[in-house]
Amino acid sequence: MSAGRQVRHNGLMDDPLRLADEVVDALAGGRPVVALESTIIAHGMPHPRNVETALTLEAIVRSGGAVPATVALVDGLFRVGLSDDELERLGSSEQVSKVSLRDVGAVLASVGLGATTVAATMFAAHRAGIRVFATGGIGGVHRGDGSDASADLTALGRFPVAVVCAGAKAVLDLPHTLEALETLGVPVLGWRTDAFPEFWTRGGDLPVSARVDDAAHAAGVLDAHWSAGLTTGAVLGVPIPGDHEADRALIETAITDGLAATDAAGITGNEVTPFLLAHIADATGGASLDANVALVQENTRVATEVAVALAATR
Ligand code: PSU
Ligand code: MN
Repeated sequence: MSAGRQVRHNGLMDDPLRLADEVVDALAGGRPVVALESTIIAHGMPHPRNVETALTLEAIVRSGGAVPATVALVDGLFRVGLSDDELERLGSSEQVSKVSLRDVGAVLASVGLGATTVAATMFAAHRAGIRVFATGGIGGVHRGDGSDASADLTALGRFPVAVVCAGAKAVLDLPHTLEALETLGVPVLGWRTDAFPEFWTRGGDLPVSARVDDAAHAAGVLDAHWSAGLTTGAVLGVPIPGDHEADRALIETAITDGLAATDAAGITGNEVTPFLLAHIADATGGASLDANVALVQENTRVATEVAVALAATR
């Protein structure tokens, strides 16, 4: 990887996108790569569980025969593929910005550390030429305030990347989130399920737009979607492994209390999701954190299989 950014003669900076060497090699050889996000590391889980999880996810991708590419903003560069030391830095530093699409320029210019959300990670993956991305859950339309809608939806409508996730958290307004995805033309695929997964639970109330039963099937649908010329992303919803599924009533109570606490503390905007997550982790005595780790590992396994299958179709 080449070192820092150069100032060009016209005063503009060079493209800050930097791919790790092994990511460049894999893409050039048509081998599978799986993108991973960093907000889940910096803002979604406590230290040191976050760094352990990030390293485990990379190991899962490798053992499945693909190359991991964790995305973050580091020292003024938009990085695709991080070292273990950089993962540790992201997971342990106090000052890590949460970077969605609108924040990219400001955080790059500040030369600070930035953890990318689903939206900003999709953008980087698309620019790098990576088709598959694994995470915990996507952002969406918040309950109560329908005008608080995640830029993850915008990115899904714009960048042709498959986001493998446990659906979206029940902290959101899931029916409106699915309506927004439909309006944006984003397929919502269910991994061996007809129901949209609801993160801590397997779901059951809301339908996906199509079911896929294995990685070759998923890759076939994605390849057909993009080969037809559609330019949108896709959601591949993977239900949480059954032995980690949370009790629905318990989660619902924690969410209701969490939303009230969010209001009471005057938390708004992009701080809502991390605040709610921390509250729910506390309220469930850490069970929600264990579930979160388990599901993101499962999503990463599935994403790797799909990336391998997709690379085989090319
Ligand atoms: N869902 C999780 N954990 C997370 C997030 C979502 O289970 O950490 C993060 C993701 O990075 C997602 C972001 O992209 O929250 C959405 O935030 P917002 O609603 O502010 O766009
Ligand atoms: Mn928001």
